[in-house]
Amino acid sequence: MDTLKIFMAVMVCAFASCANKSTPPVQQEESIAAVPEFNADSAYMYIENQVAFGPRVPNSPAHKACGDYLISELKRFGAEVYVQETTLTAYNGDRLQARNIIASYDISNPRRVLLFAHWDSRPYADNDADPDTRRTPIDGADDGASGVGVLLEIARQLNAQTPAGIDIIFFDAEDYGPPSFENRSYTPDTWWCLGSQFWARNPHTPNYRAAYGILLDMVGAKDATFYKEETSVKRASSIIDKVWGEARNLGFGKYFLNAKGGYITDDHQYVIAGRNIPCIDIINYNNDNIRGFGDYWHTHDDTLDNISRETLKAVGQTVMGVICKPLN
Ligand code: AHN
Ligand code: ZN
Repeated sequence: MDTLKIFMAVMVCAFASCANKSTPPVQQEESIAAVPEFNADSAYMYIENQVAFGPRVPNSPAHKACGDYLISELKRFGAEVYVQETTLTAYNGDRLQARNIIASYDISNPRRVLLFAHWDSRPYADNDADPDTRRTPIDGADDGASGVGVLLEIARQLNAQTPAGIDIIFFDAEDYGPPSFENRSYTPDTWWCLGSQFWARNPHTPNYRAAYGILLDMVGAKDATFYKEETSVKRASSIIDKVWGEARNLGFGKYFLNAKGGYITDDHQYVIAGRNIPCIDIINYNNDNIRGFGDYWHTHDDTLDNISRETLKAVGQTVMGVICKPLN
């Protein structure tokens, strides 16, 4: 009799797993509002527009023009826009005319969510195979423009209806760190993420708080793989679970891998440390590459050709789903 019960139970399980070939959905909370449809063509166009200015290297005319474009787009999408202008000092003493661009929705709502990306692009292609091309700036279609493109499309959707108090920040001067052909002693705080470090010390509203934050960095490459970055897991494990669970439920598990990635110096580190906001970094990570990122990373291959609407959709729809869930 007991044997029969066990046999029946095994058969039920076998049938259930057969009927649902993919991994079972993750238990997630109900959305608080209808989740808007993220338009990947629109996000792609925002990336195209940024790349068309040329490399967005601080102090360049393209950087100035692209910053103006981002501000005008965010205003067009109904956001309250603050521009934080400052001069930042780079690792080599260069003085960078920098702007952090901040767009807020439902400003009177004390319960806030922060979405961010860097909008500057790298002055060097220091990972290029050809030494002759390493000193020229890159397009940064993925490294820079992709996160901004996804967030502009989210902003466009929030204009119609925002599910929460949402702040979108485009940080400047993230990628002005020393090129690998200069051998510098390792001082990452003076190299990367200068805009977010400035904002963390001088938030656009006093004592700025958010329930959580999500950084999008290199979220557009074809066949991107997002691993669970180490600090994100340590400091915001429930947000990692929310985002990876949502991605899996939406069928994007081939991008959002259920695997741990290494520690990454990126803007989220400074938002976590400086503002005590739990943040995660969604970043295209590649365990097989010695540098930890895609082969195109910090090379002249970081172009529009490498950008995939399918990847943009996976990231954009996932983030959209997450911000439509209740805060807890
Ligand atoms: C470093 O590997 C030092 N930083 C990764 C963060 C980054 C650079 N994101 C884009 N470019
Ligand atoms: Zn970079």
